Amino acid sequence: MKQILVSQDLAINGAPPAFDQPLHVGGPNIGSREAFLQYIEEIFDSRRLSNNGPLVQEFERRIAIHHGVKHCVAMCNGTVALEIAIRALGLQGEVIVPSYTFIATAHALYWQAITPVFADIDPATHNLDPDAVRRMITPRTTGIIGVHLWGRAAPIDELQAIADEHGLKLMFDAAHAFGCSYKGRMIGNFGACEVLSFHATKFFNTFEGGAVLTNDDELAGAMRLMRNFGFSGFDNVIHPGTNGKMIEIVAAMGLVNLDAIDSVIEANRHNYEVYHKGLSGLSGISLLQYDENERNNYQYVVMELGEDCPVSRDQIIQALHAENILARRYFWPGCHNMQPYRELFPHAGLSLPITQQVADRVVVLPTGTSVDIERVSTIYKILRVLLKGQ
Ligand code: T4K
Repeated sequence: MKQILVSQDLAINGAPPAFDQPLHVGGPNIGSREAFLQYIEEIFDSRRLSNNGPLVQEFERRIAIHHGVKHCVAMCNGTVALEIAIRALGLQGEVIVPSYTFIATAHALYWQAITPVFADIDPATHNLDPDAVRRMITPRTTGIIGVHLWGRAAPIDELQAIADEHGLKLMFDAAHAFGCSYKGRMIGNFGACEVLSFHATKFFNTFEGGAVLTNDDELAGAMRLMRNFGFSGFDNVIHPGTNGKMIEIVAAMGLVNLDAIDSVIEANRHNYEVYHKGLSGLSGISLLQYDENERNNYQYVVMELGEDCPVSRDQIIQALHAENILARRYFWPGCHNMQPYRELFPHAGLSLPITQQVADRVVVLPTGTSVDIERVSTIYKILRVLLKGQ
């Protein structure tokens, strides 16, 4: 690994890149290969590939136990899980969501002819600001989707109070919050339901996958029907539906990765602490903190630039990419600045000043089991030299 002491050591100044291979935000965390291959043998032997097979059922049982929730309804990905949850809840008209999220949160509504109404966020948490949510309520509003961004819980109690006061449905996009808690209670237990993503880049992955967690028996039953074309037994369709099923090989990956989550948390937490220590004392930047009183998965190392940062966000991204460190600008430029929302709501930015500010200032750094402490140390040394301009 190259020495990084002065600015001449940086790739943007002509030095060779720090890494031969790209370092990603979201490199997959993968459990035991042997155990996975063993499952594949079982799947082939049994010839049960899909349609609520034994591995999917076992997976759902274990995910529900892990989150202390009554039902886990496994799906083919987080986006379809969102869509099915939205439909099962009967949302329509307008639904309030943050703009500062992955585009799937908004698309899951728009795809079903529901208008996503973007509310601003709290600059300290990057999650929905309850006062901003109140301002966006109209007679057409039927619900609120909170997002637990970076795995840190949205202001659940405040959002529930608003929902109760106005007769709105509340659900959560918990794509980042696998295994996290709010006031000591596991995510999965709040609102009408909460949606997980098991995409390859997530803390916990099943290649692709997702699930809805809920304590509501009726809602769970409706979603189970909807993910399988509405079938109840052979030849008997009793509900409108789609194909949102998880398949056996995907559940196998989930079972294997479930056994590895403690080591993934440990690796993430260690990386986060090394980044924290390594970047401490630098003016102009701060690292997003996790509340140590809660359960966290530490999946995102989020650096935010202050007004006094001597280097622009895009210069930092450019310098890191030159070193083969593929840091990301999640979730720039905000959903409201992407199509079709940019055209539909050209003035949305006026009510989203904090979203615009935060989206322009965030850099997400590589972590996970594919990034070890030595690599993290190289990354923070590069950032120190870059920000101090030595
Ligand atoms: N709600 C929220 C709040 C979400 O964040 C997401 C997904 C969803 C809903 C929807 O859930 P899913 O339908 O996806 O289950 C990535 C993911 O594609 C997306 O799932 C995720 N959020 C989002 C935060 O990140 P991109 O556009 O950054 O993906 P991509 O392909 O650039 O991947 C990031 C990096 O990870 C790559 O540079 C390389 C590395 N990578 C990626 C994959 C897929 C690997 O090393 N191996 C891989 O297999 O969106």
